[in-house]
Amino acid sequence: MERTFIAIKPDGVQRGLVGDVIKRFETKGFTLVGMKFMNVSKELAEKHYDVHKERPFFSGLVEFITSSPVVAMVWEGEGVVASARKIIGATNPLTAELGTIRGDFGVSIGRNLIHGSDAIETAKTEIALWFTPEELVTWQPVVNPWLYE
Ligand code: IDP
Ligand code: MG
Repeated sequence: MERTFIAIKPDGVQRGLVGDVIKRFETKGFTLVGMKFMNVSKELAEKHYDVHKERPFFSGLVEFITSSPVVAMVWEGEGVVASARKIIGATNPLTAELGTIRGDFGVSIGRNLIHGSDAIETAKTEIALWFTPEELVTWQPVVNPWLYE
């Protein structure tokens, strides 16, 4: 089953939006398979955002993501990678559609609340970077027959 890496960034935690964010993935029908509340090391932040290392916002982004705790999660379900990106919304919360997490809760690109893997391969890399295999819980929600035919 497909899995994706989701992180509620420091602004989402500080603004008390952890429950609201988790609820959107839960009520959609995705399955939580890993979750931890943690401070992010500079090393982890730099690896996670390695693809952006040449961008002007890189150092600010690393500073921000390490500034206060985050909620790191892995969610599972058919098509979860692309669907989670739709639930999250466009990178800039000001232009993100209403009904998305960023569209509903944010006003600036540097404080866009949440991270979600952008492709299946990226998700695999990010899950392996943030979680050990033992930290992931494989389980069968009893509602699955009511979610999938
Ligand atoms: P994504 O999170 O929607 O995948 P990316 O383009 O991968 O967006 O950028 C990663 C993160 O870097 C964004 O979520 C945002 O926090 C930050 N970021 C991207 N572009 C800018 C910018 O122009 N200024 C400040 N921060 C930015
Ligand atoms: Mg990205």
